[in-house]
Amino acid sequence: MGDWSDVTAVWGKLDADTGPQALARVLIVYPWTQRYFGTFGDLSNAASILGNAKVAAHGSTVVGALAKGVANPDAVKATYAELSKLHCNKLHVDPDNFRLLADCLTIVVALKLGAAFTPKVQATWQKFLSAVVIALGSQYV
Ligand code: HEG
Repeated sequence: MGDWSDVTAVWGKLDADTGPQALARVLIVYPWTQRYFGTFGDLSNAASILGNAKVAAHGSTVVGALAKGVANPDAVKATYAELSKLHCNKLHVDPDNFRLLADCLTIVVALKLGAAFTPKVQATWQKFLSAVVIALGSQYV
C-alpha cells in the first residue's frame, strides 16, 4: 500500500486535537450527519460544535481507533470487522459517512502538516483511509 512509512510518519505528527477537529468538520460541513448524535447536546452552529466536549471526546475515539490500522496495514479488514458490525447493526450509521469522515480527516491532516503533506504522502495516506472505509463498510448486510 504505497510507502507505509509515509502513513506512520503522518500518524506520528498528529496531535490530540486531530480527531475532535475532523469530527467537528463532518458535523459542520455535512449537517445531516448530526442525526447520529442526538445525545450530544447543542450542535446548532459551528461554534457550538467546535466547543462541544462530547464531539471532541468522540472525535478522539474515532481517530484513536485508526491506531490499530496504522499498526497492522495488512490486516485492516479484519481489524475493523467488529466495528463495522457495530455501526451497521447497532448504530445504523449509513456507510457513506465513513468516506465523509475520511475526507475531513485528510483536510485536517493537510492543515497540520502543511508542505510536508506532499502529493506522495497524500496518496498513501488516502489509500490507507480508503482501506479503513472499505473495511468499516464490509460487514453491512
Ligand atoms: Mg463511529 C462509536 C470508530 C465513523 C457514528 N465509532 C464508535 C466507536 C468507535 C468508532 C471506536 C466506539 C465503539 C464502542 O463503543 O465500542 N467511527 C469509528 C471509526 C470511524 C467512524 C474508526 C471512521 C473512520 N462513526 C463514524 C461516522 C459516524 C459514526 C462517520 C456518523 C456520522 N460511531 C458513531 C456513533 C457511535 C460511534 C453514533 C456511538 C457514539 C456514542 O454513543 O457515544
